Amino acid sequence: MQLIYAAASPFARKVRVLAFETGLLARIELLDTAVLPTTLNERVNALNPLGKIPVLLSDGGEALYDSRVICEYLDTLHDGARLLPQDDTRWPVLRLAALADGLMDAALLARYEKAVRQAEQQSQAWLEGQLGKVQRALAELERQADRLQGPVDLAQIGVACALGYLDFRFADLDWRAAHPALSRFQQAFAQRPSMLASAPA
Ligand code: 99T
Repeated sequence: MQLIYAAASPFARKVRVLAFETGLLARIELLDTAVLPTTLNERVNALNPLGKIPVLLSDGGEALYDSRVICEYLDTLHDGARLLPQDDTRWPVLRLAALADGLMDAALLARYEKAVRQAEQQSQAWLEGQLGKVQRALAELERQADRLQGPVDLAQIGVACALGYLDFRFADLDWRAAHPALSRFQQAFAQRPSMLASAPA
């Protein structure tokens, strides 16, 4: 299998962490690429019309996206405990994972507003709107931090990658100050070899 990814992408990091945790990483060739909403990446566009990464090329040559689908697919390829539970705990795990993905989406839109758009085109209202989503997601994750325990699952991976992205692109947000339980979770989870091996750059 091949994973088209970027080292800065928290969505791709989620896939890499899951692959590491499930022992699948050795079966995946990592192909680094650069993507921006304003720059054509013909290779990525040919595989994913949305022009976004990560994209996984399965052994059968099928292009899979987005990161949620790839994670769910990879989770069927190993014999260990499923990271996306099949029992009743599936829905809270999926909901937390969706919240983490939404946090990443909002943070990424804020990042693009500042890094991709010209200064005179940038909208403060847009930025505040996206960062408001980030703050509300953080508050909800803090309320639900007791769910981020036990055997590793997709929710823990998603939340850890979302928080790692805030550290990487929004260090001045200082999210730890108002979210002590999340901060404790991240401090421990960030030490996992899967997280250390996938630090953003
Ligand atoms: O939006 C674009 O055109 C290109 N952006 C991406 O491909 C980003 C890279 S993170 N990926 C996504 O937005 C994927 C979202 C999708 N729902 C999924 O896979 O879950 C770049 C981070 C950075 O450079 O700061």
